Amino acid sequence: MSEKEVQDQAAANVERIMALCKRPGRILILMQDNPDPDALASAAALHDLTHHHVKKHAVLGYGGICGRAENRAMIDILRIGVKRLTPDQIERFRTVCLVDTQPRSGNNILMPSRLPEVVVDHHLLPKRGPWMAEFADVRPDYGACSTIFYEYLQATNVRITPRLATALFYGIQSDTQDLGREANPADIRAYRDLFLIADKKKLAHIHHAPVPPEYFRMLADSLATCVVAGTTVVSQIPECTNADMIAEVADRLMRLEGMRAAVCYGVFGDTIHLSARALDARGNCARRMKRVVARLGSGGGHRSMAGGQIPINGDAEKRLALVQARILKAFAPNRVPVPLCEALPPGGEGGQSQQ
Ligand SMILES: [Mn+2]
Repeated sequence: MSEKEVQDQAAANVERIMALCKRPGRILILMQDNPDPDALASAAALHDLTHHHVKKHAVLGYGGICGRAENRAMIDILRIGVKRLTPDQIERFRTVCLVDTQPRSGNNILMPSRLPEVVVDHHLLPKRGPWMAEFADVRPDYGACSTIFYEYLQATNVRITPRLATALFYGIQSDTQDLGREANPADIRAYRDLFLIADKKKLAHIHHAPVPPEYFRMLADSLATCVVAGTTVVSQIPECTNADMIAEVADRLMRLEGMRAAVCYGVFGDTIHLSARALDARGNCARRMKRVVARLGSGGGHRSMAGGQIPINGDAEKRLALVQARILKAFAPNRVPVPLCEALPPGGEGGQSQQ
């Protein structure tokens, strides 16, 4: 498509979304549970679009917890007004717009019986069990949902404030790992244009957000449980107090030399959360993740990054053992797992201290 065609398509899409948002009643922009920067930026962009075009203030909602320090800093520093919601509160809204997530993906609080009005996303569509929406724009070839919203804003001449530009830039940056992961030419164009408008100081503050001691405790635990199987590294966070940490550890472990895939999992609440990363699209993360969660929970994503959720019904230890076995089978078939680092000697008298 030429640049003009992309613009026309984006403008037509915005027109259809706004026709739905214009109807009486409140608008909810719903993100995935534990929203990431791409979801937060997309929601902020759709908020500005509806305010500009139909003069309405939409509510930005999510289920779960926004735990990652960078994401919390993004919300505070860029003043993105988000609300934590329970599934029954969705009934209050006439128009529901899903961003960076889809119906029945298992990672948002929209009931399967509720048909959303708008879906804008960049994750792969399910092979089975198609969903319905009044309007949907799903582009799995895009590295970030923020890029789609950048096109919407551009095509309909909505002013992008430095705050929104910072959010969208950070959304693209984190979802594509600085354009190194599944970024297409549209992502590169948006990244370049948005960087000029973004507030670099605020961006730096978000990147270097302070973390609580709990962060290092979970990081240490994840390293203590870490195993390498062939070219896959797998770790568990036994006591996870922040679901976002699981994705963060998977990202971090991907830096281990020689690895082609990284998987991290842990129990948060009454659910096992999983995150998988691959060096490139050959990793087929979404497909492998689907095999791990089959008949137990839900999961999906992209070729080089995927997530999953498995509810614990009954014995958590048994379920975790099954999940670990399935991860190894799906991501490292016929490989023997070996510990990444030997367990640290217990502290106290026996420990040798070196200054
Ligand atoms: Mn995304």
